[in-house]
Amino acid sequence: MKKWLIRISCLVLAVALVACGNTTNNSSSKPADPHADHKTEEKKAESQTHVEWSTTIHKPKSSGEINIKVKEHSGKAVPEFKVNHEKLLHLIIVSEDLSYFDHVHPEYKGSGEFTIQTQVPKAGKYKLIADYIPKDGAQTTQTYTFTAQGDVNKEAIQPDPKLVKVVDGKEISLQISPEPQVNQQTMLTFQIKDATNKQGITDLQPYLGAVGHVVILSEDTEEYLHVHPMDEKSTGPEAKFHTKFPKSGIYKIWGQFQRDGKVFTVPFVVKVL
Ligand SMILES: [Cu+2]
Repeated sequence: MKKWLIRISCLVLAVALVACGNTTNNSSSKPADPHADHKTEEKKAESQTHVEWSTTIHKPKSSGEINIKVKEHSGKAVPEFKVNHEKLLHLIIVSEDLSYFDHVHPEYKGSGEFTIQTQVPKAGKYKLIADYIPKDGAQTTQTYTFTAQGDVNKEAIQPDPKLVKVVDGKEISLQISPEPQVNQQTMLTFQIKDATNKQGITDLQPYLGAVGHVVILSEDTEEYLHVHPMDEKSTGPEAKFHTKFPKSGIYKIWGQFQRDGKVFTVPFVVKVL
């Protein structure tokens, strides 16, 4: 858990230093030798903020609250946050096997406190990832794990043989070029068509101020990449995202787009060599 937190802080700090404020923003930046930097990054992370988490979600399919209190290390609440992609705080909720994904925006109650009412579909462990920027600080990612009680039924995660999916009447294909390799820049291109007539969709709406958002997690949930599009103003049928995978293995990629006022999420599983 701690190792995971440190890695995440490291990733996020790297982004804050390298890409903050750019329209082309890629959270995957990481130093060439990650171990060399972990200690210093950890120190920087310690000088920032932390989160006190609590949840009343204890079992599946039963609504409860997730509470997030952002504090300085002195214990003082962090009162103000920068708006980042239209929100003060982004929260990703994933099951340990990555079969369940949600991206939500808890309500800000003031005094550094955010809350949301939600539920999870099945028993097992869930990882929460909060993404925020304190008014006088850098982009920060904090994580927490909780368990929904019951018989755990984990789904195996397998790379998709074909990167084409149909979601809500849209056919979405993903092209990754060049083939994803550790620490190599690659481009994710999503092509979005009408699943019925196969026409490219050109009226995507901005979602959180951009054509789409992509969240990527490694199979072990240790590597979290939040990637923003190359051309935020695109309305389809193509949406391109630059990224870099920090280690080899299986990753799950969720692309999120909006049309007709509705957000749709398309998942892909890929293997990085
Ligand atoms: Cu968000």
